[in-house]
Amino acid sequence: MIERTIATERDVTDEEVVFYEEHGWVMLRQLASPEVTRELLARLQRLMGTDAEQFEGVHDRVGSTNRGVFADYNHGAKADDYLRDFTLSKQAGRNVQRLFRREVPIRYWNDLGACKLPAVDDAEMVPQGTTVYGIPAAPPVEKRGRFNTPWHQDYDFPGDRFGTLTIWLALVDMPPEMGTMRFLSGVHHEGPLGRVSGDGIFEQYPYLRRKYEVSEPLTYRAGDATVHHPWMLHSAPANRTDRPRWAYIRQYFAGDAVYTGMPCRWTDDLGLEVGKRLEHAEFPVVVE
Ligand SMILES: O=C(O)CCC(=O)C(=O)O
Repeated sequence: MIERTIATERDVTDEEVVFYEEHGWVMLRQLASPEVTRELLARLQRLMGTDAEQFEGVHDRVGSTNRGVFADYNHGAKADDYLRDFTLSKQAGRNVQRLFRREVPIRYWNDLGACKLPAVDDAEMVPQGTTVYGIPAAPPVEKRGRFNTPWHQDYDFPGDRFGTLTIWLALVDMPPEMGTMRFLSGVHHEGPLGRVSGDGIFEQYPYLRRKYEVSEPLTYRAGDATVHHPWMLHSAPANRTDRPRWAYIRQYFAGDAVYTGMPCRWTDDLGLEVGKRLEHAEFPVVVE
C-alpha cells in the first residue's frame, strides 16, 4: 500500500520567532520534508508545465499572469488538493500565529507558484509601466518570467493593520546565482514606504541603505523557507543559471483585520463591507 504524504510542515522555533521580529525575515531550514517538497513541486508543474510554459495571459482568481519577474500561478490551493492541504494545514496556521505572537484566527490570503526562468540578456531591468497593482506590463513572450525582482514591500493587503506575512518555500536547491531573495534586514521597523518599487525607494529614502544591511546572498536547499514581514524590503536578482527557480509562496493574515476598501485584485469584486472583517469563503480560516 502506498502511504499518502502528510502535507504539512515542522514547528517554527522560539529562536526563529525572535530572529523574525528583529530582522523582519527569517530562514527556516527544512520547514518541509523532502517528500512534501517533491510533491508540491510535482503539483505545481502539473498546473504550470514542467518549465512553467503552460500559461499565458491573466486569469482572474486562479491561474497565471506569467509576465515579468517570474512565471506565477496564483491560488493553486483552490485548484489542487495537495496544495490546499499544505496551505490550509493547522500546523501552518499555528506557525503563523507564533510568528505574529498573537493567538488570533489565521486566514488564508494567497498562494502562488513562482518559477523564475533562466535570464535573458537585459534581465536586470524589469519592464517599465506598471498597473495600479504594481504588476509589470507584459514583456515579449520570450522574456516573460526571466527578470530580476525589484526592491518592494508587499503592499496589496486591504486591511487596517500590517496583519500579513509571506512564507517563501524553495522547491529545488538554490544557489544565490539562481536569483534567491535579498532582504534589507530590520527595515520593517520603518513601516510602509509607499507604492514604489526598484531603486526609486532609495531615491526617496536615501538613509535606508546607510541604516540597514542587505542580507548575505542566501543558499536554499529544497524544503528551506524564508518568511518575510509585509514591510520588509525584498528583491531578487535574475536567475543566472540554466535551471528554473521553483518556489511556492503562501500568504496569510490575522483574522481580526478590518477591510479598508483599498483597491486589490483579490477583493474588489467580493462585496466586502468597509469597516468589517475580511470574512469570506475566498479566505478560509486556517486555524482558530
Ligand atoms: O520570488 C521572488 O523573486 C520574489 C517574491 C516576492 O516578492 C514575495 O514573495 O513577496
